[in-house]
Amino acid sequence: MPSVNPRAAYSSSPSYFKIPPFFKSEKYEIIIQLCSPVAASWVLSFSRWSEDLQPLNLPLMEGSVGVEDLVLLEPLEEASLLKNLQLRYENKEVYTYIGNVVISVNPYQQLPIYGPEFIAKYRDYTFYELKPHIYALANVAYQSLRDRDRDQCLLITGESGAGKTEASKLVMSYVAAVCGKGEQVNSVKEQLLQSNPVLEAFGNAKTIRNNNSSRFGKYMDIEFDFKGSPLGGVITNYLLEKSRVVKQLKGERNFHIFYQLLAGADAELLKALKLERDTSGYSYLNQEVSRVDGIDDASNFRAIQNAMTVIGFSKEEIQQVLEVTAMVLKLGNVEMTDDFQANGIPGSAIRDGRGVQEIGKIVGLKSEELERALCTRTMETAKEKVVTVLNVTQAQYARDALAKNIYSRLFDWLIHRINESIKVGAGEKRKVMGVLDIYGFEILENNSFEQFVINYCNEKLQQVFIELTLREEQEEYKREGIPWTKVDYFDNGIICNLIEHNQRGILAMLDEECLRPGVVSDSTFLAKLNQLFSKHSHYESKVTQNAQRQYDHSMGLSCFRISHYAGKVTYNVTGFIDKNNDLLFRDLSQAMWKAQHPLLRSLFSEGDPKQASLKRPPTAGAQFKSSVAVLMKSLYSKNPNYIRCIKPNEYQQRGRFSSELVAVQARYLGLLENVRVRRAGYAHRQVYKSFLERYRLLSRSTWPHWNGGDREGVEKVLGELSLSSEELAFGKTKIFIRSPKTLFYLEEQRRLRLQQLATLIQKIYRGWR
Ligand code: AD9
Ligand code: MG
Repeated sequence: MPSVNPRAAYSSSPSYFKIPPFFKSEKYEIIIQLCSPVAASWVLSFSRWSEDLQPLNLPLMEGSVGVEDLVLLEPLEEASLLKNLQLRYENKEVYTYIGNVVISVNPYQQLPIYGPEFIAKYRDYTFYELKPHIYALANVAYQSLRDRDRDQCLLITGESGAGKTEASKLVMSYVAAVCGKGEQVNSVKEQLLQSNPVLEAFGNAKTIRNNNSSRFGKYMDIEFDFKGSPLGGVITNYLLEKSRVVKQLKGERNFHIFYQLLAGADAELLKALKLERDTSGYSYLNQEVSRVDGIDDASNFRAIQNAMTVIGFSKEEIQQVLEVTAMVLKLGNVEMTDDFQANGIPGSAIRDGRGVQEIGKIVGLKSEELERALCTRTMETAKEKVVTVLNVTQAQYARDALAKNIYSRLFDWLIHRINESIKVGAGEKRKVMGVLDIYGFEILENNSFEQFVINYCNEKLQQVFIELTLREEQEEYKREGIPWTKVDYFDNGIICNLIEHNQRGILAMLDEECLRPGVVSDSTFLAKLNQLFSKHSHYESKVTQNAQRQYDHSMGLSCFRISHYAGKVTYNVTGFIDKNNDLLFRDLSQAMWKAQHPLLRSLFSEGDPKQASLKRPPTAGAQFKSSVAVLMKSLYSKNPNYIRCIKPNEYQQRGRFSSELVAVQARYLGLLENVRVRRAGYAHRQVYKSFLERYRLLSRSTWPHWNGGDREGVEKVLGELSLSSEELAFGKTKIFIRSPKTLFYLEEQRRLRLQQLATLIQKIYRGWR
């Protein structure tokens, strides 16, 4: 673990005093060398120090830009933490550390701190030598992977619009710029980088919180050879928000690709896909807004086609992807009408056959086949097949379910196809850097199944974070031969268990209810939870509250509440069973499988009657739980690096910092807990050599000359200052300092000493003149 350099506590404001230029001149050097070699070394050492001498910014001082590392924050409390972030943000310092964790506050403006010049700078310095930056973290991670053979992961979390995706792209572009050269390597880099625009086109959308919001979680392993050159990678996606395909909330759009296709396709392509350019004719696109300021859909469409070609998609594959996309759009326009059966039972039929006919032509499917699949349902038992007709509402539901399924399977296929292109051959020994860009903790006005699984994932990430941070601290103390004292922290294992326990967890209960024969509903599921968790300290509902004579009017009858590590969240169970079941009626998958379209057909392999099994596919909750388990396993095997993203305001505007909004996020991200854990043992540590360099002017024995070892030198300096032994620990290679106050004391002493020396030197200067 890199040590905290006190320079991290400095800002770039003007120095205390100016060294007269004469003292830096060659003439002066010669004169003083001739007069006294001892004085020469004294003054020259001083000049060298004074070069990087900048004033100390004690936290929260008027006009300062705060501390660059929150580990040094005094007092450590929420208000000072927020004030510090705000001060920095207002000074365009958007990055702040907690040890080796980077906090990034979205600037909502292009700051001049990125690009080749900055990449070149950060690659040549160690972590704390320059201002906090994502590049510094990417650099540490990459160098540790390349030189110390340690697999790395970068975990980027934060709420929607906080800057996770931009941060992940900064990491990727940094790594791409510093890793390896050559034609082959460059082509791998290009493929990895070009996967971003493709996934963003199909997986991102404008929401009220972010014009380019990722509607899926993403984890990407970038794989390197022993020299640190990229070989390829693997992308995993989590939980695409497929409901967006058919319904958008106020002020939001569908996935970018639909608008890009209509705006960017030439007339010939539109004709082939039987599409109109105007979005207003599509019921999946005309519900809310269709244009977004600052987004050029047409040019993005060309960029995506180009990106797909770079990745290795063939022309035919690109065409097929667009055909399936067009099919989804056209499905939205298929309208149903009442069609009463001979026996008077209400049924449904397609209102205007043209839409299904056109879809049939695009994907090679008989229109009657599609119509039948949309409007009827076949129930199969061991003995017979019963066909029932669907009413209009049911048929519309089937249509939307089909559109959502086609789209989400297409998205999975795209990821699979990209992985095919970027995968690394078996047998090659590789080093891995994983980058996780995943939704942060969510508390909305109405929290449903989606928030429940997202928050479960965040609960797991918090667990990894605490365990790995403590493990890392413990390992460093062990390496340095310093006794480890146990740290008290909130262990959220109890909440993870409440959700994920194999037999008695909420997800298991939900699965049990989904699979149980008989009448099941969201309320039977809730009743089960109430019974099982009535005494659980992190579970509440109206029923458990009433039993304890607590009358909380904010809790609805169909809700349960979990006390997460980041706060209490009330979930409404309505829709839990349906969303967890995530079933597509077999009539629909069988119809899709009958299409002549190779891609569409491949998305519905379960529609093949030969493959049809009565075995139920895993539920959405079970799938999510197992993918989270795989992710956790992968993260535990790597060295973690954290980027905590924060959104400064709700308006996507530069320069606005809302303390209330940031306070909530700081809580969700567990920042205070993070600082607490980080300085639970010793807040500061530094290798002897650099510590001595910095503070040796505080001791008469080590100033201006010291010929002994570094550790002895440090012992001398600290011994003369009579610091409490409780405050210090001497490790094998580093000195450890327990509290930030001691570090500030050292800094203050150093500052006074430098001022003394400066006054002295100015006196000499005046005397000489
Ligand atoms: V979501 O959960 O996917 O909705 P993200 O990924 O956290 O969200 P994103 O990275 O997309 O947020 O950032 C939102 C917007 O903030 C971007 O489109 C940029 O306009 C803006 N942003 C984010 N980071 C930076 C930055 N480092 N510099 C400039 C930024 N602008
Ligand atoms: Mg994003």
